[in-house]
Amino acid sequence: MNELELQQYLFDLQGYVVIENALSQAEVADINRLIDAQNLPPPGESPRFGSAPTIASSMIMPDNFPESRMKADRDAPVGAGFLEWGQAFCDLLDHPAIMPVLRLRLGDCFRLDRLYGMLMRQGMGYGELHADYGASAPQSNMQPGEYYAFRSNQIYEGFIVVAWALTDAGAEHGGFCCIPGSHKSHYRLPRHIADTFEDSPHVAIPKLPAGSVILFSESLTHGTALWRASHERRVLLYKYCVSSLAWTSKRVEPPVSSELTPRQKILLREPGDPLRHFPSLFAEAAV
Ligand SMILES: O=C(O)CCC(=O)C(=O)O
Ligand SMILES: [Fe+2]
Repeated sequence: MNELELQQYLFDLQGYVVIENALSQAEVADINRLIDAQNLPPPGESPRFGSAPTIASSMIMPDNFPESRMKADRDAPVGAGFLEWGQAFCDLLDHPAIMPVLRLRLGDCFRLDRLYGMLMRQGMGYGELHADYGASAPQSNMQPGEYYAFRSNQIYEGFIVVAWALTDAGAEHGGFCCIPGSHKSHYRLPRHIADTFEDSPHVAIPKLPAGSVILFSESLTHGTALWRASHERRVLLYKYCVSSLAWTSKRVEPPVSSELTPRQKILLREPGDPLRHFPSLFAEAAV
């Protein structure tokens, strides 16, 4: 079986793909120990931790922006976020399980735009269904930039979230949820589904055993289903985009506690036109 062909098909079809056993149980335990060592406060209104960059100060806040999300960003540490907590977090930046899949959608030149972790306890929910691009995105009526006016509009596929499950999640446990295939929808999310997403038969909660990783398009309509499990939800989100795009004017800074590889350094570069102002992640010099 050609694994990459299958991943490409599923990603395109569903707007996400799950890779199980991307991390061994020993690797998962190691990262969980590093998180434990941070003695994080219990999750409050927002489940986010270890974010970088902090974006609240550079954000032009729409009137309806949820207060809980603003708060999460205000409280976040500056700089490298959780990349500062150990080499294991940096190793995930360009983990071999994800790079070929990211390359399928983002090409040879992409960057890490932002990252944060999520920690949830039983009974916690978070936010609404949303999509950052596409028909259901808040800014979907914006004029597209000239470069992105192509039919296979890069911006629709230009942002990919890579979320590493550090505890069993999905299905009956809750956590990440989405409407499979919604990244291709031409219509806005019906209000009825938005209002009843926790119980909607149209919303899937993919199974994510600890050590698995999910890659999903930011144009997929997605959200967070109520956390029902008695164990904590722990997930690390790394958000990548084509090199010429940026979500915010701020950047994830390189950590001071770990030495990054040449390829990891490229991932943290300033945005730039692919190949002209931003090097290939797959050239010999990068790997
Ligand atoms: O719960 C999740 O994994 C989804 C989180 C999410 O979509 C977000 O933070 O924007
Ligand atoms: Fe999201």
